Amino acid sequence: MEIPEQQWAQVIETPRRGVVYKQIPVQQPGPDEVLVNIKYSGVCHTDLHALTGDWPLEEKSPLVGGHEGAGIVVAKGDQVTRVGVGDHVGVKWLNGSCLACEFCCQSDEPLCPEALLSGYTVDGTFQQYCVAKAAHVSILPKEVPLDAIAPILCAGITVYKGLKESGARPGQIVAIVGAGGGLGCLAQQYAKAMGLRVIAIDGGDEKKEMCLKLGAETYIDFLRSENIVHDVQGATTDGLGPHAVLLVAASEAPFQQAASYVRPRGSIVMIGMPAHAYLKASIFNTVVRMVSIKGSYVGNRQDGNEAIDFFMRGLIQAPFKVVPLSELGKVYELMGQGKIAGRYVVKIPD
Ligand code: 8ID
Ligand code: ZN
Ligand code: ZN
Repeated sequence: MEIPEQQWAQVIETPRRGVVYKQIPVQQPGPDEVLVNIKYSGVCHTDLHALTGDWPLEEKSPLVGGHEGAGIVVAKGDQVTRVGVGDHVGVKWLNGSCLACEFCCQSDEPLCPEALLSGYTVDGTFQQYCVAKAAHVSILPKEVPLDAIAPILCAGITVYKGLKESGARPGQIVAIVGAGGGLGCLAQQYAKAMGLRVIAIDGGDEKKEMCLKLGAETYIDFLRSENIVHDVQGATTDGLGPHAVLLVAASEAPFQQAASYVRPRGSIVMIGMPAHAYLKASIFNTVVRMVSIKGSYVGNRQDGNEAIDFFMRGLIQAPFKVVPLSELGKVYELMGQGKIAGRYVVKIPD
């Protein structure tokens, strides 16, 4: 296959002015890297944070965003033996890490101080040809549809890891806050596949219908509820609240509410990262109810393999819509307004 010198990409330019659809040069892979011809990429709310620059983490500029990329290896560096040209792979948020620090050694590579982040500190998957470290790409079986698998590569892995971090066991109840969004939809599917019962919390009837279809036992509309704490606890048979809360919303308010409705001994897992937000919880109640509050950040390579395996076994069927890469700007607009039920996936031009 001939690799062109120029390619189509969505670029966040310097200074920022939205995304610009334009031609840019194709990069060459380094010795430990692969060049991936991206076919589809999911659009994560993190990409919108990168576009607005509202996180306290410096990003590359100009930048090609995107970190849920599924495609085909078209070139590789001399040191790469793990994957070959023609293999189907996924490019994730964690584009690369040093593989040698304390965190990498204990399979916490998202915590690596030298981690490279796709679509944030290095160019990502909203382009036809993306460079990634060979050690970190996810190998995808060839029968996997590249559009449906794309959202698994960040959203799926992240919520699967978060559910594991929650410590919730089969039969227990998890409240998913932001359940109608990209991460939330997948969280409901993974939770069900892991034997958990789901309370879905989000806003509007479109998301309600979708959540109930995905298997949530209860849907609570945060736009209509007059007392979220009361409603969430009331959705559990004994009124004591859910055993775990997975916070995947992109706004601060629900983070403050969770500690009031989680079950004693329960856990709150923060995954959403609303800009400029802080967490406030009553110390007294957290202590005497023995509540755990923690953060969870994407997943390691094995979490990725496991999340893909759930998908391969047909357990994960979250809704997604496909639009051409040229329409990425419209997706960001809808996302900013909270109007996306499920995930958008962009089709990268051939
Ligand atoms: O590794 C991580 N921790 C990680 C990985 C991937 C994404 C973190 N994230 C972060 C993103 O950066 C973003 O901050 O998770 C957040 C959610 O990402 P997403 O699922 O891609 O966003 P979305 O599709 O826009 O969904 C967000 C949902 O939250 C709902 C919205 O209605 C939407 O459906 N929501 C909001 I905003 N406020 C809510 C509230 N008060 C709420 N739902 C319930 N109650
Ligand atoms: Zn993401
Ligand atoms: Zn490291």
